[in-house]
Amino acid sequence: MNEETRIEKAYALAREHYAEWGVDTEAALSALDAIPVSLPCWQGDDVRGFEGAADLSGSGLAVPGARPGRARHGDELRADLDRALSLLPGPHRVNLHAIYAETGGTPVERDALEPEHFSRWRDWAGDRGLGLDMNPTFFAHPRAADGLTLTHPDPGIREFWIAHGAACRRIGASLGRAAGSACVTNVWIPDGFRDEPADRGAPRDRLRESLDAVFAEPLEPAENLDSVESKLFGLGTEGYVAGSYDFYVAYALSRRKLLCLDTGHFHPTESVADKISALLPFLPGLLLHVSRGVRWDSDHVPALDDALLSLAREVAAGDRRSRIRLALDHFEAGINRVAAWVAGARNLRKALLAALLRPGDLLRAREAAGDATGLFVLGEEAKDLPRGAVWDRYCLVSGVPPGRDWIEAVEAYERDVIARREG
Ligand code: RNT
Ligand code: ZN
Repeated sequence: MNEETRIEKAYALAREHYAEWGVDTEAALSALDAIPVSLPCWQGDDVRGFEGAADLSGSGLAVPGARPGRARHGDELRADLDRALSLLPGPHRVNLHAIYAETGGTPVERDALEPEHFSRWRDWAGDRGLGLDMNPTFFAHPRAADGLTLTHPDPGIREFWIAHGAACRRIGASLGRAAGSACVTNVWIPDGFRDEPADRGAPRDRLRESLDAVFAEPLEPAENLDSVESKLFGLGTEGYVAGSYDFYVAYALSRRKLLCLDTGHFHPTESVADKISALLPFLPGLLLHVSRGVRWDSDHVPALDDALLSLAREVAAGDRRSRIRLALDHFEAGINRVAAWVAGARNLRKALLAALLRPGDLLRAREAAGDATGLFVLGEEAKDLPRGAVWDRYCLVSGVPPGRDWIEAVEAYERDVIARREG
């Protein structure tokens, strides 16, 4: 039996099996096909960007691993993204950072960046029907060498970073206009201290004022959506982080911004999935930075683990989907970088599929009847339903390799393209 016939047969059986549980696999697949996932461009070059001198010290970030062949410029990075996208079912966006500006060899300061510096990204994405998202880069810069940006005690340095944030919002709006789909411009800053600060309040007061200045210009929400991202701690900011979770929950609530929850920025035992239903009713929306935090903010590629499955379940529930933006945020140089994109994005989409295939009506009915036994037993048995057969069929009709077949494409690309980049 050839692979296609096997997949079609397995799917026909799976479809019947799910129907017995009250689940319509066709409806699940069309819902899945309407959920975009934003791919982090920075996975392709270890967060180096195109300014030439990117140095992550002071940023609290680190990219472990030293696999050869990272993308060195926009054309290579876009080629690598194209390869990854060819192996991914479903709609995607690409998440940019200010350091990925293409300025034609002339250095342009970050506070002077313009939409034109992203025109190559804009055109490339337009040709492929990809939405774009944006991030100001508040690190890897001489004016962030001490790890402080929007909270800096020096007003001149704060002004510089405020202008940078404002420039990135305008770039975001222009990218969103061109794509016909709002760009999420996400603010994350590294600011904090390694030891206990003498004053916990002053940096947060400055951060609040700086953010208000960054966001001062009104922009069309259909073109640009602002979001703010918290962090628990980073390398070198173990003692205090100005942009903590509490700070940004309060900020986003009071300023009507999207809140970004990065799954690596919480204590490992804390459930980010559980935060969604608590926050979403009060906020204009959420941005999720999906990564796998292993012991700390490790930025590992997401695995199809329980944390991801429960996160996806909360995203997929009810009418929440339209107010939650999904982005991956991993940077991994210890495995093939294209494989990292593909595995991460496929795992997130598999988790979403699992959520959409869950017999929710049946479980809710048991719960409503006070039947804790039925709820538990059926919820456990439902885990064995043949979702892999539905996934393979989805890949088949999406024109991408089902199952494990994609690893060969990545290996061939590494051999034929990436390996030739050295020297
Ligand atoms: C850092 C934040 C932030 C970055 C990207 C590169 O801890 O997660 O989102 O990962 O901006
Ligand atoms: Zn993040």
